Amino acid sequence: MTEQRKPRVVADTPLADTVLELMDNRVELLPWDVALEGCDDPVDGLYTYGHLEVDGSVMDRLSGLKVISNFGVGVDHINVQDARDRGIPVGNTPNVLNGATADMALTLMLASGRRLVEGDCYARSAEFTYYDPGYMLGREIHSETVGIVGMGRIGLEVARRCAAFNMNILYYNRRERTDLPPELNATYTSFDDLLTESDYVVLVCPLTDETRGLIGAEQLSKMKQTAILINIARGGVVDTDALTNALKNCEIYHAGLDVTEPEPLPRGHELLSLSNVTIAPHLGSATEQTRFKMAELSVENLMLGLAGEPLRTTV
Ligand code: 8YV
Repeated sequence: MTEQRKPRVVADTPLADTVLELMDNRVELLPWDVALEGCDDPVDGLYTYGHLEVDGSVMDRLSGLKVISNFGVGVDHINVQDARDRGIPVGNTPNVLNGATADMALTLMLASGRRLVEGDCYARSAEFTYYDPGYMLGREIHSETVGIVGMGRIGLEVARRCAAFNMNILYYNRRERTDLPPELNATYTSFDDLLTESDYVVLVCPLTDETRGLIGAEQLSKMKQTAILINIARGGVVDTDALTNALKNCEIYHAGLDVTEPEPLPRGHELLSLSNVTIAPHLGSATEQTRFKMAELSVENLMLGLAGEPLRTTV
């Protein structure tokens, strides 16, 4: 009897050990070059761990492709329509990362408002020779107004946390949500009203054709001079040059960014030289617990797709 071959899966390695352990040698892993150059033998699956671009041309180079499984909820790097046209299911990892990503929004709000990174640098420096009650005054978080752009699953978790800080919650979404917990007291506003009234503008929307460059010079000019912009969505939602200018000219108070466009920013980029911006290297879901759950779900989706079964979570 001939031994059945293992499913062949192209992945953008290096994969985390957890992912490899969960795959448990059940697949033959092929390098990303195969996605770029194609190969004569069939490829059964594509596992996207980072954010490398996958479009129809990649899919067409992988003959026999049955499934694309993405480690992460955002799939702006995958052309989902191309996959749909080819009947290839695309799995992602929603829900399991809502809490961690919302925690990151609050982390950036607190760090930005209270100037934590600047304070940390100062506390470590030789300049810190005496305590001065007048230095490094920041902006309050509690009781302030937050404007959440994108009231999806993560947006809702951000709202819950802001409610615990007794914040006044505004949100902008493609449509008003009638199912929000009433205790959040969240008010649906126009995008313009959200920009002008919020002390914290928090971007939690997916990157799509509609949201690319959503925050540009005009939108930044509508924000309060004391306002803080938080981006835990995708860098492309914000026009990087416009943000750099606004921060340089103190048109807004601070920006807290978990994501940038490009990512990473080139060394020497002007944004990196400004003290009124706090930047994290895309850590939204980066906790041991959440990344484990993402690994479990994305590997499960991969294996289900390879077996021709419906995925647990699809885009
Ligand atoms: C992931 C993310 O860690 O899920 C997403 O959309 O942005 C991150 O939380 C990332 O996609 C994995 O590369």
